[in-house]
Amino acid sequence: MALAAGDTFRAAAIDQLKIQGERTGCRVIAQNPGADPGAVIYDAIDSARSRGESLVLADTAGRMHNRSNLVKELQKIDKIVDSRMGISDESRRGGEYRKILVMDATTGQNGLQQAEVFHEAVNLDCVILSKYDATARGGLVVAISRKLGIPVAFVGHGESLEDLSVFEPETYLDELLSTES
Ligand SMILES: Nc1nc2c(ncn2[C@@H]2O[C@H](COP(=O)(O)OP(=O)(O)OP(=O)(O)O)[C@@H](O)[C@H]2O)c(=O)[nH]1
Ligand SMILES: [Mg+2]
Repeated sequence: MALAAGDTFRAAAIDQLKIQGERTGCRVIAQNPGADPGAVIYDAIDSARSRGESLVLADTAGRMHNRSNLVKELQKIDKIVDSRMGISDESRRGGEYRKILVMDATTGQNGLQQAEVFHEAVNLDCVILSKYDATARGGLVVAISRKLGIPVAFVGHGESLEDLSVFEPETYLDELLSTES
């Protein structure tokens, strides 16, 4: 597995990803701060292919949903990955491509609105709810599934690597009902 440092906007993001790469034993593909994120991810896919690596996890910069130029940039990255993966061309189809939105659970309803904009722009596959430990807004999970029709795949409940868990709907419902009764 390889990590692609597609957040070239926040300079420290590249160094942070390199640290995560060391911690997890993943190769990190990075360019300099300010580089075109689409180009970084394009190169990462090609280099992973040539080395026979089966998974590329690409980080992208956090962005405001109401800044249309930033949302357009995300659409551009999406198109580049689509074409590199041969998504629209069956004969070149060489793998799967998943788009994951990492949402801060403490943003509440505004977060849902952000998710809607991103979903409309690039058609998300699933959501990771981070900082789930820091919020009592459990209803957001229901709102995401209802409004966007996409699953919550993982929840974050702390700052270390082990604090990311697969989202278990049954446990979640038990907890939600017991805290609200
Ligand atoms: N308590 C808690 N802290 C978290 C969780 N997930 C991330 N954090 C912390 O939140 C801070 C921001 O995390 P990042 O991963 O840099 O967030 P990001 O969304 O990538 O931010 P940008 O790249 O700036 O958009 C870090 O200090 C993380 O350790 C979580 O599930 N719970
Ligand atoms: Mg980030």
